[in-house]
Amino acid sequence: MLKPMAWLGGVLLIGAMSISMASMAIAHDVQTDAMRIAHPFATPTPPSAVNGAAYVDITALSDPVTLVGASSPVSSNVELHEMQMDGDMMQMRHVEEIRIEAGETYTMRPGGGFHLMLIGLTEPLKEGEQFPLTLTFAEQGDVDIEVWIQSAQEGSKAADGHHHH
Ligand SMILES: [Cu+2]
Repeated sequence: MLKPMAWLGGVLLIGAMSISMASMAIAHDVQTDAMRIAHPFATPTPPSAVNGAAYVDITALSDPVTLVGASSPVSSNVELHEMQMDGDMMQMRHVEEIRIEAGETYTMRPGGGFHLMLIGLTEPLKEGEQFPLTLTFAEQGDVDIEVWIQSAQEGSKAADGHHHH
């Protein structure tokens, strides 16, 4: 009975690998000694929008990492925000830091949890374009990333695909 089961496992593994290779084509990440930042993206904004939001997935590799701030040339300010239900109202609040324990991944997605709020956009975020953003960590200092402007669905899908390998 052992042999057919091992063979089946091999087939499943190959299937999972080809899915992750397909999504690598539309995802990007940044790796440092301390962390992996998978597929930073921001959602497009209408021409009159004052603020935007960006999302990153951060994996702390061997030590905890604490995100304490961010900056970008596309907005006058970048704040760490958390979305929370207050009764039946969704509220955003400014948080001082986002801590990720060693070996853990924090996944930012549109619609809930943490995000990077781009406050005072200098121009609208246009789908298909990219912009630089600097993340500041308490332990590791600054990490420069490139944020892709994608729809919430497209960006989330690319980031989700990136976790499989
Ligand atoms: Cu916000």
